[in-house]
Amino acid sequence: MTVALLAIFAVKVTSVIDVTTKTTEDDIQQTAIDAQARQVLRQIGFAVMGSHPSSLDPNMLAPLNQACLKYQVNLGISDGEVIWADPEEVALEEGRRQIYWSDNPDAADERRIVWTNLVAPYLEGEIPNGIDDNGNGLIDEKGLAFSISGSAISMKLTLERIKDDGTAITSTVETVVACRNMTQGWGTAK
Ligand SMILES: [Ca+2]
Ligand SMILES: [Ca+2]
Repeated sequence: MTVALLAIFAVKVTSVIDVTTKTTEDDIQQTAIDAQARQVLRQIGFAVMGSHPSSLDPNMLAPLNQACLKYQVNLGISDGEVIWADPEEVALEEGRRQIYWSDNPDAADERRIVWTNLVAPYLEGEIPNGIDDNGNGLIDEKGLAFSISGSAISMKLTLERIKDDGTAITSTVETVVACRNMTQGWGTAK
């Protein structure tokens, strides 16, 4: 009798430890993916906030949105002329679930840097059906979604890590940044 009770007790203790360990692992993974999502969003924000609003391509009002954004940063004025940096792009490479930053996109000397490999196919709560499932004003938006209103660039991002048991750990972040280069009379990007 005592032996049987002890055995049951031991099984219960073991399963409690299993659950605790699993929860701790999940917490660690969640913290890690949350940190990466914030970091990538910050990188995108810093990249695009120096751009000129007229250089943004495409220039899309919600509910239209796009998983890539081309922009140009103006470096200043020399002899009355605006000096533009090379065109840059931040985009989702869908097949690879990557976000990359590109200097001189589509050019022979294009440089690309991958900022994350964990982008979800669609933003959290969204499925491709022509409807705004997650109620954020965008329809069928991808795991990276830009929409633009004037000089304000809205960006949303969902990262997703699929665990061994097939379930996913996700993190969704969003922010709005304003283009700083608003000086009157400056030329537009070529
Ligand atoms: Ca939506
Ligand atoms: Ca949808």
